[in-house]
Amino acid sequence: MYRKKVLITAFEAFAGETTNPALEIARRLTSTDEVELIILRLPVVFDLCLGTLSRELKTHQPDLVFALGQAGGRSMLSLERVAINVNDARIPDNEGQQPIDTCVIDNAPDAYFSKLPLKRMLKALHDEGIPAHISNSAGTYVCNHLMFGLLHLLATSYPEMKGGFIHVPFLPEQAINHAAPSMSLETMTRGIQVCLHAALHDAPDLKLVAGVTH
Ligand code: PCA
Repeated sequence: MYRKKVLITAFEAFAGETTNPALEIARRLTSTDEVELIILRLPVVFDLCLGTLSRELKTHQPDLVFALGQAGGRSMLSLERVAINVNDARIPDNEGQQPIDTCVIDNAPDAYFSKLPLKRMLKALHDEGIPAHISNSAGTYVCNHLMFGLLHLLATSYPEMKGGFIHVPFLPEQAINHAAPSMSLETMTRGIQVCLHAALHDAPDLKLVAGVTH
């Protein structure tokens, strides 16, 4: 049987945090008989993260790419629908760069849509009782930058590959310092496993009303 290859990318800690829930989740995911997982830790650095991703895509040629990042303040898993061709950094990245109103990639389209079956994933999460929504903005920081770069690579070089981005809330130990919502590592990890299973399904996406979207 063909064992599908999945690349999971997860960002390192940033903005003074000592951990990134995305990385903690990725560390807990394991390959199975059906799926070979490749885990890639990415720097929270404009351009550098895209160069690393591009190299790894070429090396591994995965069937599916799940990019994960932290969205502190959000209360649910956020299945990102769209990435825009804008860098507008509220804070410097981990190398001190702070681009304001620049393009992620010059002469590329204004936006790309996720190539993941978002509604199928959302339904699977809700069926498992895991809070999740479809998000219509991945922001304008490094996560949007990575999602845009990923989708540009898929559109221009890897038409068969599926991929997209999921934002996750703070862990409880982080939320204490921010008076913000959080989700347990166990629930988030299960959520990403549920999403993976749904995304590996070959049928077209479901047509459903998303319910909560922002
Ligand atoms: N979240 C940030 C960048 C890295 C991460 O995990 C973002 O949402 O842009």
